[in-house]
Amino acid sequence: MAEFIGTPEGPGKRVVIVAARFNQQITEKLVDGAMDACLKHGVALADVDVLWVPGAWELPPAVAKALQTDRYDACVALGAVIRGDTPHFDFVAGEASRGLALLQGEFGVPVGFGLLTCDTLAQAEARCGGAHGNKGWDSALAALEMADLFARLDLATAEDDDAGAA
Ligand code: INI
Repeated sequence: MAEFIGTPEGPGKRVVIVAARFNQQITEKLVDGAMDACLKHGVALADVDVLWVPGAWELPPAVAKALQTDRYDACVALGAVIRGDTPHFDFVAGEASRGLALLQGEFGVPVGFGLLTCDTLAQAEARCGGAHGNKGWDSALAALEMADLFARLDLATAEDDDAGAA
C-alpha cells in the first residue's frame, strides 16, 4: 500500500492568483491573504502572477487561459458574490463555481476555491480577514498542498516507470 499526502511547500512553485474586481473592497483582502500564504510557504514573489478580471463570472475563462500556458503549478481563484434582490446571484455563483471545478479536472492543476458566496456584505467581511479568517489564505494553502500531492504522485509514477524499464 502507498499513501500520499501533500504539504503546502512553495519553493519552486509557480502560482497564478485570478481575482475578481467586483466587490473589490473584499477581494483585495482575499488577494492579500492568498499572497501572504504563498510567500510564507516559500513561493518566490517573482513566481506569483495576479490576474484581475471584472467579476466572478469571468473567473473560469481567465483561469482556463492561465492554465493553457502551462506556466503554473497551482491556481487560486478569488471573488465575492453577494446575494441581491434578483436570481442573478445564483447564476453568477453557480456557473463560476461549476466552471472552476471543471477546469481543475481538465488541466490537472489545482484551483483553490476562494470564491465567497454570501448573503450579506458582513458575511463576506468576516471571511476576508475577519472572524472567519481569510478564505484567500485558506484556498492558496489548499492549492499548494494539492500541487505538492500531484508532484509526489508524478514522482512515484516516474520511479515506477524507471523500475519497469530497468
Ligand atoms: N460579480 C461578482 O463577482 N460578484 C457579485 O456579487 C456580482 N453581482 O452581484 O452581480 C457580480 N456580477 C458581475 C459578473 O460577475 C460579471 O462580471 C458581469 O455580469 C459581466 O460579465
